Order: sequence, then structure tokens, then C-alpha cells
Amino acid sequence: MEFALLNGSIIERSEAKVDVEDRGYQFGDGVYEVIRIYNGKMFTATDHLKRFFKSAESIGISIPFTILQLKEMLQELLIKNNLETGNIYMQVTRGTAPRNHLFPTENVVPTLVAYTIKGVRPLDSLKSGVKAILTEDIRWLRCDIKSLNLLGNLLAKQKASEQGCFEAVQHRGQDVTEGSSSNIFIVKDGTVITHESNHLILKGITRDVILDLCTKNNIPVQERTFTLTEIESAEEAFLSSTTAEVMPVIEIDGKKINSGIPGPLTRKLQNLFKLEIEKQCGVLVDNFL
Ligand code: DCS
Repeated sequence: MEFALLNGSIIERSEAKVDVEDRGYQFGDGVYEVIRIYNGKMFTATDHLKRFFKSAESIGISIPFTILQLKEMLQELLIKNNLETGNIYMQVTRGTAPRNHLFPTENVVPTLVAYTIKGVRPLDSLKSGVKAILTEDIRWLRCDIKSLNLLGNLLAKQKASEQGCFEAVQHRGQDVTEGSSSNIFIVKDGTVITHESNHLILKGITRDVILDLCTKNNIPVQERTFTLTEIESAEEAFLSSTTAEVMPVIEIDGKKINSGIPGPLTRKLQNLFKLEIEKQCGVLVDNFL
């Protein structure tokens, strides 16, 4: 039997239901988070939960628990669902109220849901790399909030998939921002470069781990905007996300990067990232390195 967390109670997943007037369902009025599980343990859980609370706060939703309380409930959910490898998905919406664009004034409580999803690491792609397309970033100007409103991201991802690609790398004019559900990095003259954290990208937790690993291992790194010309001539490129980890990009818009094989710095970061997972969650048996 599968369980889900609904407003602080762990119940049978099939019993976890929300109203048709839930504001998440009607307006996408909420935020979400995804935490990766390795060996039954949450990776970078506190960072994800801090971002979850920050995203909620930035749109005026007050989560009626502390980070620690929520972490404990998620831990219990993991155990009840016997999850070894996969993800925990959680979202909080402004709650249920008669449909009106204005925030409800009554004592409406947020709807907080979490459930687990089984899922192995994408080992083949991590080993061989993936292809990406470039597409104009048509999203709103608060991409730093992990909002439920993902239509721009979905359209970009779908376009990539229809062209046989894993990800759509978005750009605003000449400036590259991020993937549809990942951050994008390039390597230029041996320096790792990724967009600075501002309102145009989500400050990925995986991105932060990678930046930290670069600094600790004396790998030159820059957080700055880079252009389409720079990505097209990059020595290496890779994506980062909770589910994709450090994912080599070997082709963009049909043009090969590093002759179509994952680059040496990308491999090094994959290895360092794996060690970081193992520090927190124990030895990974399903490895490709
Ligand atoms: N940018 C966007 C737009 C994202 O949706 C994500 C992750 C990231 C960057 C990378 O952030 P993390 O490193 O913190 O994962 N998106 C999540 C998602 O929707 N599914 O899995 C990860």
C-alpha cells in the first residue's frame, strides 16, 4: 500500500484528495519541491526544504510547520512507502476557496501534499550524455520561485522531446538562462560557467553543490551570464538537477560538443558529485563511473 502526506497526516495515497476549488488546481497558486532519495535517505534535504519555505513565503503562503517538523514527516513517509531509490515530491497551495483571483481573506489553510515516486538513476544518459535544443525563454520574470506554474517549462521540454532531445536550453535574446527543468553549465578555457542566481533562473540545489565542489577542488568557476555564441563554442556543457545530477550535454541544436562525448571536467564533476551523494546517503551500487 502506498501512502501520501496530506496536511500533516500520512494517509493512504488513494484517499489523498483535494477540492476542485483548490487554488493550486485552478491557478497554479502554489510552490513545489523535489528531493532525491538514495539508499532510502534524502539527499540535501535541508537545502530543499529551506528553498520550499522561501518559495512559499515569497508568494505569501505560510506553511504551518517548521522545516524540522516537515522533514520528520517526510522521513516517516519514506519509511512507510519503503522507498530506496526515487524522489519525494511535495507541493503547497494557498488552499481551497471560492474561485477568485484575489487571495482569500477568510482563514483558508494551505494544502500541503507530499508523496513518493520510485525511480532509478538515469545511468545510460549519465554515461553517454544527452542532446539538447535551444529555445527562447518565454517564462515570467520570477523564475527564482519554484512555482507550480510550469507552462513555459512544459512547452520547452515538449519541443525538445519532439526533436529527439532530452532538454531545452532556454535563452532570453542572446543570453542563456537555464534548462526547462535544470540549470545549464558550460566549460570555457577550463573554467566552469553558469548563470548567476537572480530572478531569471531557479537557484538549483544541485547547481549549488556543483559550485561548492568546484571551489573546494580548485576548479575555476564563474557565475555569470553567457551567450548563445559561447554555448555554441563551449569545450563542454552539462545540465544539473535533482533527478539528472551532473548530466553531460553532447549535442546542442544538432552541433556536437567535445566531438559528441562527455568532457573531462564534466566527468570529474560527476565523480565528485557521486562522492558527495555517498557522504550523505551511503555507497551507490548502481554506478557508471
Ligand atoms: N531550473 C528549473 C527550471 C528546474 O525546474 C529545476 C529542477 C532546476 C533548475 C534544478 O534545480 P535542482 O538542482 O534544485 O533540482 N526541477 C525539478 C523538477 O521539476 N523535477 O526534478 C527537479
